[in-house]
Amino acid sequence: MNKRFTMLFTVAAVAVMGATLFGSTYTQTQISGQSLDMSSMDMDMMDKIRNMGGLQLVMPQAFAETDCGVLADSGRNVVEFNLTGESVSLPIMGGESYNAMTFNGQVPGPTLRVTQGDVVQMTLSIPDGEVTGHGNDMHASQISALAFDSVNPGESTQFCYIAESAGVFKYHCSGVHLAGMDAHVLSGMYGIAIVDPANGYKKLMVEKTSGSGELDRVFYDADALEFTLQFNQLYLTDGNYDMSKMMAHQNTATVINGMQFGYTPNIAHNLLVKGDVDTNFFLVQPWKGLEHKQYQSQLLYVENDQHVRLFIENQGNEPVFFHIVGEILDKVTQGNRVQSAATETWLLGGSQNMIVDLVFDEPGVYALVNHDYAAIYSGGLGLFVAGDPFNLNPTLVEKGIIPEPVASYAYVLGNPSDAVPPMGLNSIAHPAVNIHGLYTDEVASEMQENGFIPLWEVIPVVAEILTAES
Ligand SMILES: [Cu+2]
Repeated sequence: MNKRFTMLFTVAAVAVMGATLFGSTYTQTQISGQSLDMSSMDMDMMDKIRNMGGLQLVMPQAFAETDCGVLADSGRNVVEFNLTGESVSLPIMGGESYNAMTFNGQVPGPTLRVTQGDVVQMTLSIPDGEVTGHGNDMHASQISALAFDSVNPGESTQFCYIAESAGVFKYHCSGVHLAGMDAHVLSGMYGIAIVDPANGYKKLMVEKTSGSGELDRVFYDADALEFTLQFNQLYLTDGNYDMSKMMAHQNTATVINGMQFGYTPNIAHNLLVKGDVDTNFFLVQPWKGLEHKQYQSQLLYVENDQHVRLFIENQGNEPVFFHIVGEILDKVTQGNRVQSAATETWLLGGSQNMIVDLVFDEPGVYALVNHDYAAIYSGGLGLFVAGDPFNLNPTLVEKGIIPEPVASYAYVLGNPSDAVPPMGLNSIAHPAVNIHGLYTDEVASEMQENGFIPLWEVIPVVAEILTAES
């Protein structure tokens, strides 16, 4: 077998977070106050208040302990989260590029995954020469907003917090002393923290009627194949963020994990399904060519009858009506509480999240969308492929690409790295992970060195095998 091709059978190195649970309880030691001096305000009302004895506002500065030294000695598991704020140019659909702002040269920023009760030690560094300062507001923390103040180029800052609540939480740049926050976030400075429940996830129950029409309940183990989907918009004029378009809610693109239509077919799918790399098998395939490298579109592969868990965040400025065409969302969880079961669509406002658990019963292609037509047409659509809907197993086996039939195409092509979160308490490992995402070339080549599959190198090998005369 071709050497490069054997890479397909290596399970990608996905970092496994230690599941060390905490042993001690935290103490609330940092309640202090801030007084507001109103004596200098020259207003009649202020005079009256002063004559009454004055007015003092007391604002708690912190809900919980935030001192990294104290938390490091607390006996809890400490997870480091290192971010670098950097402005880079990244591609958009149509061969153009835009002036992006990123955490670590990628959009979205890296996904943090911890267990409820862990201590997060966040360090934000801004390189010398970066055009602007940046901050980081982590919604998983419950600390004073003062901690999120911006960091100047050439400097770094650190804060620590206990991830007390389970769920999905946005993090985002807080601008320069809060100014320009919209520009920084909507240019790419966002990501998520997944906080797994201390006792893990629960089983999934799916109600079905059996062949006789009787109601029965199918239970799936808590372990699931997991994906992250982050929705956002771009508001661009000549490749730059345009605040006036944001104020008018006139976005120029809808993105999922940073890209428009990033999870649509590429030329390998055209070849496998249509027998021809140039014959598209889906309506939109804007990133299908090998020259797109890490930006080449990739599909999301799942098995049938497999528990799938989606971590979804609305990072943007418009509502997300999350829907999967041809599927029902078997369970919707927010903040570790079940919100709905067997629902068709679930609404996420800005900066809101959910966990969707579901099972794809039948082989097929299923479109995930923001069920707002403007969002769909501007890029808010991707495809799940469940099982072997194109009956490719016989061909793949016959050509020697796989030794035996597989339950999903992930065993052959892998799943896109930007949709695969780090492993958590109840994660099923993806069979393979390929390099896909709004990454700089530096990030992509670092991933390649770490064993992720460069699909743009593998596809020609697959194509050669498939098209060779037998
Ligand atoms: Cu920023």
